[in-house]
Amino acid sequence: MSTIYEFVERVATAQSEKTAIEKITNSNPTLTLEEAYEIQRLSIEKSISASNAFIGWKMGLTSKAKQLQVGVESTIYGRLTNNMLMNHNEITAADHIHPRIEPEVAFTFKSAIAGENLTAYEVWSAVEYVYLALEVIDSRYENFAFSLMDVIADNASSTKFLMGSQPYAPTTTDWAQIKVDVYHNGERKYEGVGAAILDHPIHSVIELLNLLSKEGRGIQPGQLVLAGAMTDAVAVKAGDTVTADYGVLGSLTINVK
Ligand code: OOG
Ligand code: MG
Repeated sequence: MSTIYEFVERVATAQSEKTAIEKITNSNPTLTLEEAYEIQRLSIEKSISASNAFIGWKMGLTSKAKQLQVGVESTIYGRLTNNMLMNHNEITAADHIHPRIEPEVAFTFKSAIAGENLTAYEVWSAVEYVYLALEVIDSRYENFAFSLMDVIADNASSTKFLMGSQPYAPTTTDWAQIKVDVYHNGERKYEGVGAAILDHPIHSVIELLNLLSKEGRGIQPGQLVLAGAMTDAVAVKAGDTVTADYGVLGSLTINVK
């Protein structure tokens, strides 16, 4: 049976070299939730350097569409670092294994917040801005197939994300009512609403804090949180374009070369 540290090596190498690996639960089917998050923490810590700081958290599988797409029915969290944040709207297919793109919103935080079963009001009081976002996910597992413990260990398939340039005040709109149309090479592929994320995107942060508080963690000022995709993710290849159109709030595009 492999140790946690062997899995950390395996996952971290797959992430940095962009190579697909066998599911880690194949060699350890009894891996626990705590062990899976520990593999996530230690493998991401290996990537932290002077130029790659920890910048926040992402929630995953917060919508039914996403849970059905990957066959895992629990919400999970992952860790975001500087080098995942895109500073232009292009990715290179060859730098990925089997990338997918999905529409999200992101929250930034002006004050620290932690605790279990907080109210939406308590969470909003710590939020600075809301941004439109596109996430690029790229599971390190063969065929993009995994169980709950595998995907947690692989940092919830995180690879890159793009944030809109416009910061929105929390009171700009009812974030449960926002609509998004996702276009793949100009063709409308999916549509979603803010309420697809646990009835309201702010609930994703409440759920993140529930998960983090079990480990004595929370959100720090200056950190950001991706709330999870509102629709299925679009599988992309070189030459593709994905646009998420959020109506009056704006749109985001990623080109794949
Ligand atoms: C897991 C990550 C899910 C989301 O927004 O639901 C996620 C996956 O689909 O590979 O990022
Ligand atoms: Mg996502």
